[in-house]
Amino acid sequence: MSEAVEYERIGDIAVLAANNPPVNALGVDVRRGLLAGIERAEAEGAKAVLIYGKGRTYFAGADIREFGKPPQEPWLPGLCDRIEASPLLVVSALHGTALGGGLEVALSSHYRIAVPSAKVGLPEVNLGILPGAGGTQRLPRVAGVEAALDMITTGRHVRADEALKLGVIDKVQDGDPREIGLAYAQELLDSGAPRRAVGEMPAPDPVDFDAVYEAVLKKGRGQLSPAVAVRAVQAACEAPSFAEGMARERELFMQLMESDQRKGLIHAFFAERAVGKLPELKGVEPRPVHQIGVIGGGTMGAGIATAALLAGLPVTLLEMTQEAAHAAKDRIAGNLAGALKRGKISQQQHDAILSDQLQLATGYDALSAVDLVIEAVFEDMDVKKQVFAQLDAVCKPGAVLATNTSYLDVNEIAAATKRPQDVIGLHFFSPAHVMKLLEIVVADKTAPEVVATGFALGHRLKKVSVRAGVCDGFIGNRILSTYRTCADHMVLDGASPFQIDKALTDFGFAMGPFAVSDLAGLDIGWAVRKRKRAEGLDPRARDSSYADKLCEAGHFGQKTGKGFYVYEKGKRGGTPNPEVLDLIAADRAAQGITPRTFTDDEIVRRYMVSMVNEAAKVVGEGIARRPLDVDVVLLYGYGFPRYRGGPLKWADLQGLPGILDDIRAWSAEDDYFWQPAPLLEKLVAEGRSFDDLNKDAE
Ligand code: T1G
Repeated sequence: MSEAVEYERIGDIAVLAANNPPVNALGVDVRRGLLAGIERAEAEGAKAVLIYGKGRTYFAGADIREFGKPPQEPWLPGLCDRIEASPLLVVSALHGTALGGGLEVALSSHYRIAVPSAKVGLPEVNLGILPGAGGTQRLPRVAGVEAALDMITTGRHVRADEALKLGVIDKVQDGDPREIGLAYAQELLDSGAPRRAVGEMPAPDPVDFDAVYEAVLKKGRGQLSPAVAVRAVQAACEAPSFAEGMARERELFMQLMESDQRKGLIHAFFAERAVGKLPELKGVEPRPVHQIGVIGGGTMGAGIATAALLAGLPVTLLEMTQEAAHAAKDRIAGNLAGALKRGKISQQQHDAILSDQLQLATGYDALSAVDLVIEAVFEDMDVKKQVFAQLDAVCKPGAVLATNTSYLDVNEIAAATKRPQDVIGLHFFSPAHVMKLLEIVVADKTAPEVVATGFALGHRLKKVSVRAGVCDGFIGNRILSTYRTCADHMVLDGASPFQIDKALTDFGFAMGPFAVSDLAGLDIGWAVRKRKRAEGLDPRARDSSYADKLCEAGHFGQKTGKGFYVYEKGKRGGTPNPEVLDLIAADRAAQGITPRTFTDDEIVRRYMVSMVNEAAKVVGEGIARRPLDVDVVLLYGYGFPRYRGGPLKWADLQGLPGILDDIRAWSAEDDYFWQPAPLLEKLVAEGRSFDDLNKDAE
């Protein structure tokens, strides 16, 4: 087996080359190799040491897979101190992404050179921790406190040119990292450059750390790591010595390492990478997609077309009339203007997309050559069946026929064609060119290579794609329907929509369920409730009328200026609409309900437990392949707080037995809504967790 760190002598320079694909994570073998390399260079009388990474990048950080396991020596902080203390001139040559512990090793070197495309960063807060190998002590010394606080509390990646300006690196030069590193080391030796230990530099000037702490804590919406990292940087300014600053950093790092937030964020990191790894896709080749068609140029169709255009795909957008087609193009132009403003595309790309890449059409024949079509027409089964019958007649053999439906039965849509094996659901979330989640809905007859094609398209559109089976609402909307109903029940029983929203934003959601309904449009929920009543509601199901009354009065939320909240032009957010409380009181009276009080804790517990219970049904029925698939859907499509890892990670951390006990206790008051998921009962009986199920699937 090749060594994790390869040693080589080039004249007076000892070269330590990391060789730990895919990202040169600083696992124990790499750490041991670096320590041995430094010691060997010193013993052999070298004058300088060059550290760089083979393959795609310099060290991308500590090995996250080691977290939660007993740490093995040498530990990274000590290794960094040892590198810095070397009497030799230590140079790091950076390429790819020098992140976390990787940048910390570079900062413990005496000089740093990078290729222009290199990026550096300390993204530990995104994993629920903080730079724990001297980053909070060394970065402020080279870049100043303000820049260090910005990089550390945001975790953002900094390009080489900015890093040079900040003093994080000393030189930017194009070329092979090993070659430019050797040349730079030799140049330093020839010029008699001194060792330059960052840890021996003076402590940086302080700022108002309490004010920064409060501001960062507020921005974190419950996530602690960025704010705790501020206190570590404060130690760089205030600790009596560098060593005491390091000790303070270590103390705060260990506190965060033990936190549930670290467990949640690490789970999210690996889950979002695991969702695309499905055994059923192993060795399955996707069909090539060089051009696509989109049918329907409304908000969703225009958003989907925009996402494909931004990914460089030629798009033919089909509408029923020229006027509608041009209205769709205007929507796309509006989306692109946003991308241009955000620097996602250049003016030239913007213009080329609208002049060449996008083609408008009003006849199905225009789709005869496309490799894949995405239908985004009105959410009506008859309309969709007609569209798919036409596509079946016009599209070339092997073309993938996808529907963007958010809940309709994809099997029924596929049956409207003679090629059900080519039909799949690609459920985008609005706005489709911004939201990263894509549910890939696999119908009974969908061919494996069509599923693989869906995932390949999702990857190309930079989506996080999750496989879903066919049911009403697939994964996300089915679970949403349940926890939204739970919120309605709590309103009927005494809680106010405003208390519920606040309790859930305090829990970490970006918005509460009632504010979300106002944003999406109350008419959508109204239509769903009417559809379900028309299909025949189970007599045991609780129903409510207060939201219908709002809609009957024409209040659909933000788009009409009033819903659960009242919205004033130009003002962000809304204020509670007092009329709602009267409608709720009338609804309770009509149902003979005597309202009771709810604590915020009970609101969160019921809301979350209903979400977990439905999620367990979704996994148990095979609609979602694994618990982590549900977590990723809720994280990327429903504003679930990332530091909690997703509903099923949260459930594991809470303890499944207690969750099941609550469901059984509440089923005494409503045994229709609170029916324990069989999978949850099974896991509790076996003493297992949702994470155990994730591991079973590996
Ligand atoms: N440890 C272990 N595995 C890692 C890893 C890491 N740090 N980073 C990536 N991988 C795996 C990843 O799971 C995937 O595996 C493969 O590499 C390719 O990754 C003391 C304690 C580097 C920008 O937070 O941001 O240092 O799925 O698909 O899109 O202060 O990976 O192929 O099996 O993401 O090109 C700090 C995390 C750690 C960087 C590349 N470092 N990684 O993105 O590829 S904490 C980070 C990333 C720390 C110290 C503390 C990205 C990337 P698989 P990928 P990519």
